[in-house]
Amino acid sequence: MHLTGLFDLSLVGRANREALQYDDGASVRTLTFAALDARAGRMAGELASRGLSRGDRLAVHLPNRIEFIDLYLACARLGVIFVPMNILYKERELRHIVGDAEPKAVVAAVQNGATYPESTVVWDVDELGRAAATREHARMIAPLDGDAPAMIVYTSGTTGVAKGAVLSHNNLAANAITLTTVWKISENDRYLAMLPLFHVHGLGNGLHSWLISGCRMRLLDRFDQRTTPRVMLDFKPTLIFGVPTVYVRLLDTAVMSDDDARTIGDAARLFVSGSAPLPAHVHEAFHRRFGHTILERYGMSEALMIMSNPYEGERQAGSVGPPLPGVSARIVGDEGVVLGDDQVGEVQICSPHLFSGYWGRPDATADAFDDGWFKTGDLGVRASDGYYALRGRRGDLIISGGFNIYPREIEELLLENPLLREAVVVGVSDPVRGEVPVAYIVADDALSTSAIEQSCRSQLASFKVPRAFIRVESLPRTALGKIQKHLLPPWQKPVNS
Ligand code: MLC
Repeated sequence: MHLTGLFDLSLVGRANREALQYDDGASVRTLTFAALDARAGRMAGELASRGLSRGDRLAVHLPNRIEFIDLYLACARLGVIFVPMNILYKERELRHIVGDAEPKAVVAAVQNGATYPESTVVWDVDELGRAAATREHARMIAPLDGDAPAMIVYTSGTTGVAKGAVLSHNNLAANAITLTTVWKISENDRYLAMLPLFHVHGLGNGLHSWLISGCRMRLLDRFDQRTTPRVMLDFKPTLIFGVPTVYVRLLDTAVMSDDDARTIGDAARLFVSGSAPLPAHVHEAFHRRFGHTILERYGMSEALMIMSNPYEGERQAGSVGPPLPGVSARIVGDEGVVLGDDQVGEVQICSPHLFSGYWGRPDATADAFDDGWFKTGDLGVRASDGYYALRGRRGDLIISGGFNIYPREIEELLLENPLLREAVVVGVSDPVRGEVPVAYIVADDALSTSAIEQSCRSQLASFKVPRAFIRVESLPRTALGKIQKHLLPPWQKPVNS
């Protein structure tokens, strides 16, 4: 199904209802679904006039703001494939995505000062918004079937090169219809959108569930521990999607008093956590302070949501629950044997939300599947009650604050420095962000670690910059030359950093 048909349940069917509150920099504004519909129609007209049509790609490098939503709705209408890019990415990271997806243009806030590869057509979001506002509202809806690509989401891989997971209209529709049903999301909800819209958590789950259910959404540019608690007290959300770092921050008594936590908890209906493991102690502390059992679920960019603890029924700490409706899962051992309960192996899935493949990468797509089952790369175990628990990754993925980091990408950058002979990046556990990256390097004495840190800062998203660069004489290796990460000297985070 064309996603527009689902969005119209609210954009047309609930036209006069309050849809969205957002801060335009001067004040908090409120839009109805009809107003949102008109904005999307005008933006679609503007994009079409700039030559965009079905199958073209449009890359968007924006923080959360109203134009992000206008652009997403407009692209869906025109059949233009939306390519969201992490706002924290620097030129090196952007160059690869732009080179791979070959978008007709990148929409960005030009005053943000990001640099894009030469030859990239960059449209300033403010200028684009002003141009769209002068157009007539026309409902231009390109005919397409549900298997048409709606979005390409870039996720790094063990190779260090980001691959674009192609998600169809059907993938996104099936995912959101499932979530609205199993999490009982309705037009009575008040959803606080504070996660970045450029990832599937905020976009695939948040934005779509809002548009399909017709609930009210408060859009924040980001979660900020200094300001978000105030918004929570004013807006009184019933529905909150967060990553574990958000819940750890909210538990900090310097961020929120016990009374405020209770007030927010009393108004809320459901707190969901995903994108990284939620520590059991956070689960328990949150229940004590907010009076809610966080519902933990499991998903990934390629598959959208995969498993979820139940809305009704036991939400187990340390578990991601059973597979969602329509999702089949199996646990596979090293020799490709399907394992029984209580045995740890790779989680493999089939699902109506599963992507069709990586953009322009038949080789990587073939590697990602086993006889039609998607190899998630996550290790997991199923208990006899049908609940799954995750037990780490097959690969080296580090998750920091809910953002994925592939060590190989950082190692490749480090090794571009001729004074550096060897480098390995590992994830070190961190009480707030879950994990942080730390680099171990074998380098000439002439190399200054502050210079190498500076080089990382200028070329990598901030969450990928190693928190420490530790010099070692050599990297511990097996007889076959494989680095033994567990034998590296431990790193202690300095106090107050
Ligand atoms: C983080 N930073 C941002 C930012 N988020 N900057 C601009 N916009 C944003 N949205 C940067 C800060 O500048 C800072 O950089 C560093 O990140 C840490 O920020 P902080 O202020 O200390 O924030 P903190 O309280 O730690 O919270 C971070 C966070 C952020 C929780 C707000 O990590 C976040 O939004 N994470 C969500 C990630 C997400 O949505 N993942 C979903 C992936 S989809 P510096 O330079 O000071 O270090 C997926 C599938 C699935 O995984 O299952 O969902």
